[in-house]
Amino acid sequence: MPDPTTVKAALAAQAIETPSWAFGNSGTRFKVFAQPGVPRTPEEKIADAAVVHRLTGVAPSVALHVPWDAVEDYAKLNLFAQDAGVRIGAINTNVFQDDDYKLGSVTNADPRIRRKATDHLLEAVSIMDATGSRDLKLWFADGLNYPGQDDLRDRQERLSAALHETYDRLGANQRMLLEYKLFEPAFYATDVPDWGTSFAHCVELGPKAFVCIDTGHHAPGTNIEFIVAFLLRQGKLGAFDFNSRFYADDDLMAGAADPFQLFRIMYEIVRGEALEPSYGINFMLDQCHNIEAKIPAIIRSVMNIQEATAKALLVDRGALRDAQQSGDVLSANGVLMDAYNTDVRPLLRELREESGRDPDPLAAYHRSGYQAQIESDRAHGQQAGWNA
Ligand code: LRH
Ligand code: MN
Ligand code: MN
Repeated sequence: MPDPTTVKAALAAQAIETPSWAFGNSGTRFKVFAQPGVPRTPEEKIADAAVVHRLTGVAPSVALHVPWDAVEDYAKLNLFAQDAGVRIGAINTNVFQDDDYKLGSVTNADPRIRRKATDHLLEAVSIMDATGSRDLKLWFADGLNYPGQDDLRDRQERLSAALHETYDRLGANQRMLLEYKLFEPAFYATDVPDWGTSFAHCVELGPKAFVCIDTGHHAPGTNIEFIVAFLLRQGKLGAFDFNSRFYADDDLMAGAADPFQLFRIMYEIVRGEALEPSYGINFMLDQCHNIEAKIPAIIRSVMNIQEATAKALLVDRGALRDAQQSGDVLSANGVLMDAYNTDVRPLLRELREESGRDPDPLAAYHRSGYQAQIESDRAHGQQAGWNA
């Protein structure tokens, strides 16, 4: 059986990155339900992220999305984050909300539009220089709605050229994360639709390029833990965008729709010895809280990931291997299910108390008065930009 002290140490060292945009207003294309107290500026989003970190102890960084989080002086924003007790994490690029990108960004047939999109990616690297961020996260909405609309192979060439130019601009300690998504907003063909496409581009680019798995970006029934295992074996898993889905890219709270899937993913991470921050995987959230309170939803998501991780760490790997080696299907499955069915909440409460935190971060948030404070301080909340 895993030693409880080792399990606790691994949980204490865990790091989950929160997304700035999850703190802002969002909704579906039908309606954005504005909430009182949501951040109006990048600084206010960072302040909220710092609250999540203070209460959970495992959310030390916040990802930015540009231009949603555009500021004049990123070095100053970085100092603001440090003073608040967090750091700026991945810089997410946005080449999907400009009229010019109707037919694509870096894959567009028009060289002027490709230049504009690639320049945005290069500018994001300059922002990383100013903030000290390690990760550049790329997601492209590029794709086609109709067969014949553009040449599939030419678009891969154009994508590759933009990725190479951006990759060449990365500093020694900077990395590129290439996210894939099966469909949406394009419905017939997407230029980076799956992990294989992302992986192939990353291999071609070199050692600083890694795949980012957004858990909401697959076909129903996809075995995501297989993708995790495969990419870990290849040394090409760089990051997660965690969220839950029931249908498409729902962006609901991680661990809400399918906690068992989250456990299976985290088991492969533990099995691959890839949990420690020093391994380099950026465990990010990428969520939108449309009807639920933002900060509590993010705290809940962080706790859900902690619980899945704790269960993964509790798997008796020796017993599992023995059962696997002897072909004992039921025992092997039983070992995994025993860990999954363990109530890890007392262990996590204990861990928080040991580090001087409230054992119940959600209750602590509600007691803190922070929500009332931001509701009175922040008159007009900003749209997250995403579904605005
Ligand atoms: C695209 C995506 C990508 C974007 C984010 C807001 O669906 O997952 O990561 O940057 O949503
Ligand atoms: Mn994402
Ligand atoms: Mn998404």
